[in-house]
Amino acid sequence: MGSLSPPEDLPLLQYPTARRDESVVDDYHGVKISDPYRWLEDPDADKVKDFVQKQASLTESLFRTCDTREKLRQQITRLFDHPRFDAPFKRGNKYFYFHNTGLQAQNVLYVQDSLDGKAEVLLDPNGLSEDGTVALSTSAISEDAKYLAYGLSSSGSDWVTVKVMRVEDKTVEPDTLSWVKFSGISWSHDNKGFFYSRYPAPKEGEQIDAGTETNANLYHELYYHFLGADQSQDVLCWKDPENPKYLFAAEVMDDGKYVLLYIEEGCDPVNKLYYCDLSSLNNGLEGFRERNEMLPFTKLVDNFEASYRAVANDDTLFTFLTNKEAPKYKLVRVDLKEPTVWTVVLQESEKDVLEAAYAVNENQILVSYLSDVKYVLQVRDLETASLVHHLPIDIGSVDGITGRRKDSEVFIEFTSFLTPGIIYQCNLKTEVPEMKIFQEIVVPGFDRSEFQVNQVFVASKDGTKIPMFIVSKNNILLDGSNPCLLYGYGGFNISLTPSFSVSRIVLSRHLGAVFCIANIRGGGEYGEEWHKAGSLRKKQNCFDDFISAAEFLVSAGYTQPKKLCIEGGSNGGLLVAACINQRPDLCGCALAHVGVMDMLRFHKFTIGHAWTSDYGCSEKEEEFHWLIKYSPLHNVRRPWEQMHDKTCQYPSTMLLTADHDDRVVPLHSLKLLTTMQYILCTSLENSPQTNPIVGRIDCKAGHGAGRPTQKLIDEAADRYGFMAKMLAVSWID
Ligand code: X97
Repeated sequence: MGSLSPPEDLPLLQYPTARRDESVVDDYHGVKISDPYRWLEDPDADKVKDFVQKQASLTESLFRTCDTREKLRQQITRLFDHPRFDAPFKRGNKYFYFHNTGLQAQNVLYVQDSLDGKAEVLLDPNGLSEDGTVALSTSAISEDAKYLAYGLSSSGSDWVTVKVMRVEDKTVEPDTLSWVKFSGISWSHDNKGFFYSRYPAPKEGEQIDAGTETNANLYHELYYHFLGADQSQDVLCWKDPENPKYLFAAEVMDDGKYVLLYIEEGCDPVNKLYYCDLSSLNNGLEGFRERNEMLPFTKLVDNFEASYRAVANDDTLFTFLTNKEAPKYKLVRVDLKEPTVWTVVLQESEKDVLEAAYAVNENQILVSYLSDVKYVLQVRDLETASLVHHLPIDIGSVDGITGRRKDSEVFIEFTSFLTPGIIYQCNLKTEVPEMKIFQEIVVPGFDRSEFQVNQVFVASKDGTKIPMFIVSKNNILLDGSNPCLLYGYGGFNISLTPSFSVSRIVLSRHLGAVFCIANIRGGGEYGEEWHKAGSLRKKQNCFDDFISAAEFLVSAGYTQPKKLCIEGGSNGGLLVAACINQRPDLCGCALAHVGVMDMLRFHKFTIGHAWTSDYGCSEKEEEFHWLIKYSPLHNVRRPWEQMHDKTCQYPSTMLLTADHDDRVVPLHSLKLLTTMQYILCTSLENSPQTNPIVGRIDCKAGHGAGRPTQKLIDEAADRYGFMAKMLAVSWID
């Protein structure tokens, strides 16, 4: 393969100098590993802030030379400017839904008395900050629909502050719950309060800009908050000081009688499961206000062998979705009175993953399967799981389903590559339920008939077939001339299913780009086996799959290496960075967002310890040897010295991160950026590495959730403007 050189008119970048501290050397099981940029791990240090500032202005100067950037911004803004709706949900006698008029920074929560009645704004997060950086991260309406408990996050951080509003007159109550993280909100059916989870408050004196700190999140606790009370009065329902990494979540069942406690030790789909009968408590939860006691939970599952998610219960008879001895998931039933007897209700399918099950219409369940990465929807009988109806949907994703056992009507959110969104209304009381279009999201100026979607199955290095979606303009020529964007994730049992993206439509139409999603191993596309086949000692399979997908796109004539851009975020940022280390000749451009880049130290920061379920941990000798082989930070090499081609260099690379990313802390990207710039560029004169290696470090932004629309648009314009310039692609009007 030939070398990939940057556009002729690109100025050679002057990277900021960064001090290398050669004295920082760790000993991992007898192997010495230096970490010269350890100093970049302190986000509060002035030298770090100064360095970040220099990188940001260098990147901004490069962006200014990207001639398609402003046009991208304009077109993406134009296409974003359309009304969007989420599925309505019913609580009490009212309906609630989220809506965005188009360019509003955050979605607004509406309430109405009937589906065709007048809707009123209940909560508009846009009024909570000037720049839209305060986002609603979770919310829950009480059973009587009198109260809304809602969580706010600032600047993209995972930290949440929970507040309470009266639905009737929209007044905000004084209740304020701090240091909430990785929490749901679940109301008790007496409407007196709700369960939530939190971490201990930072010690006094540790005044922090929440979300910029990097210390480990340990000692999660489950609380019950009484409406009107001060947070200090909340009942501590569960904690486990012996297991500081555990996470807890409570779920009050539809009957209001049972509350389930889910105990997680990380990100694997496995959990312990305890329950408590609230009706059996002397004096209810109130009784615990004075006592210094946790709730008396009974252990139903007390090991981490499998995942259990409640689907429904009829008194003591519980139905769960589980992967116990069923990597593609099944439904099982247990009577709490006979906790050792578990029966299978719906068997594991041979090829499709049972992705979710929702109890609706009294005694029915809506089940969704993933079948070769496409959703299949069915109505089944809750008791026997026998098939009642098949609900026809197009190739695409079911984003959400609202409706409960007391509702005969459900709302189904559907999206796909060429479908911005359809909300179906389905009345399950009718003989043959009709998928009635309740609302369709229309993007003015977008005509789906201009595009085509194709799914191919690519053989990876070991022969495993990897599904890949390819979206392009109709009738493109397979002559290798098209710019192409390949996206992947490959981890944590997370599946990449078809969804609509304004910015990718703009890329396709105005840059002639082909857009692809590779459903590589590590994800949940084919169940837990697919996940395990791309984790721990088998993590390399993810990179092999992604590389094979890229090579397919070249050999099939979709593109050529210098027109190919690879992109991924978070675990997918790691994917992109590992792939350019292993195959710098693979592509012309790489975009790695909020990636995990230091595989030897990730477990030390914020919630990183939860990822050892996919990655392992450098503190264990065997696992250290898995990690050091692909850790992006530790595998940057000069390709011109490694490969037989003296001119081979890294693709133009952009590492993206943000100052309030407390999921994957920015130090990962900062250390890798500096290492790449040093090894490839600044440590030698006239380096063959002329493709830029830059960082985009956003401010008042985090891992991605809750990002205001303007930030989404600006970032898309920056990264695809960079991509277009680096791949030498010009604008098509
Ligand atoms: C996380 O890091 C989430 C961290 C907190 N967390 C768990 N378990 C979750 C949770 O450790 O929120 C969970 C939720 C969804 C999916 C997986 C785990 C949990 C907590 C309480 C009750 C139930 C579940 N995640 C990964 C991430 O952000 C992937 C998805 C969630 N990463 C960033 C992985 C590497 C880079």
